[in-house]
Amino acid sequence: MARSLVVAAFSSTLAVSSAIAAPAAEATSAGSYTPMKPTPGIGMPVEGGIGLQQQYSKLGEYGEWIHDGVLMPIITVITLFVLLLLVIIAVRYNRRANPVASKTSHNTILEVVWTLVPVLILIGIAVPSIDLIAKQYKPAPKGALTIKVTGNQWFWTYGYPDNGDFEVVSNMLNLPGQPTINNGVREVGSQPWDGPSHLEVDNRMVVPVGEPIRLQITAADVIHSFAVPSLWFKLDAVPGRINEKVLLVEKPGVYYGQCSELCGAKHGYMPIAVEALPRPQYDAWVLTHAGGVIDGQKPAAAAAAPAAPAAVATEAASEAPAADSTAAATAE
Ligand SMILES: [Cu+2]
Repeated sequence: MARSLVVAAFSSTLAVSSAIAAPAAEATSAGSYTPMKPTPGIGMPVEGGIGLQQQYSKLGEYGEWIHDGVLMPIITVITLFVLLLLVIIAVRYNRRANPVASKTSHNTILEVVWTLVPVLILIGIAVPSIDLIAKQYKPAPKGALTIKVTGNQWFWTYGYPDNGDFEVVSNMLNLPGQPTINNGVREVGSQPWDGPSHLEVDNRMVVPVGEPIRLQITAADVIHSFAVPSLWFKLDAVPGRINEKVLLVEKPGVYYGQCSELCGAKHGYMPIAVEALPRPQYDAWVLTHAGGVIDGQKPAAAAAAPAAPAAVATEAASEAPAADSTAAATAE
């Protein structure tokens, strides 16, 4: 009985620490999650950058190819061609160089060409563009992990319905020497794994790497937009409606984004931090949350997963009625 009290007390401490889910969460009481240190320049904007951020998803690489490999060359050629025509006209057909203007008003061949060529260019652009749109909205495969993203004024919450339905509240870290933005949240730079200011949060959205994830996006108050440039992801978060899109991160890492729909006074202070971890580490992170369950397993099976506490928990369960341990937990 005494032992079951200890177990109950221990698990309630765990539950409380992860429920507060904030600055002190780095105390790895469950021993299984330390936030990843982001790599500078990856998954975040870079100083002086003018192109797209480096992409870490299949769709992103495809989109980047359409932008850099198809659209930009076509735009460049067209722009230079038009500039060349303008220069030729200005030099050769000005009043001094060409005092008697031509009276030509029709040229069938020329008109056919300047109609057909742009049509062909547009078709050439449309084929990969429509293909990309279709791929972007391909539904997630059956059995894909679902994560629910909710935009709030002015923070994000991430729900994990397949992992025991716990919720992570994600607030931007405060800025040293500046007025407090989020009460009770630590300052950026106070932990070794903190990323850039204005982008780092207290609790990141942790996802498994290399597998399609069904993101269901909604909002609790006004329209927000969930956008992570390096993962080629942007989808509006609309109250009363669920928007869905697949997220697939190719490489473990931390990827930052921001709310991308004007949503009120602190719109600029609700960043997004996605941390992609290999499956075993993701599962370990899940188990640090009260009620966290590895997806595809029943709650009981998941409880037995961590090797050591399993035996104790079973023993405790057989010794003490559930109501008793709950009472002990409450007392604690
Ligand atoms: Cu917003």
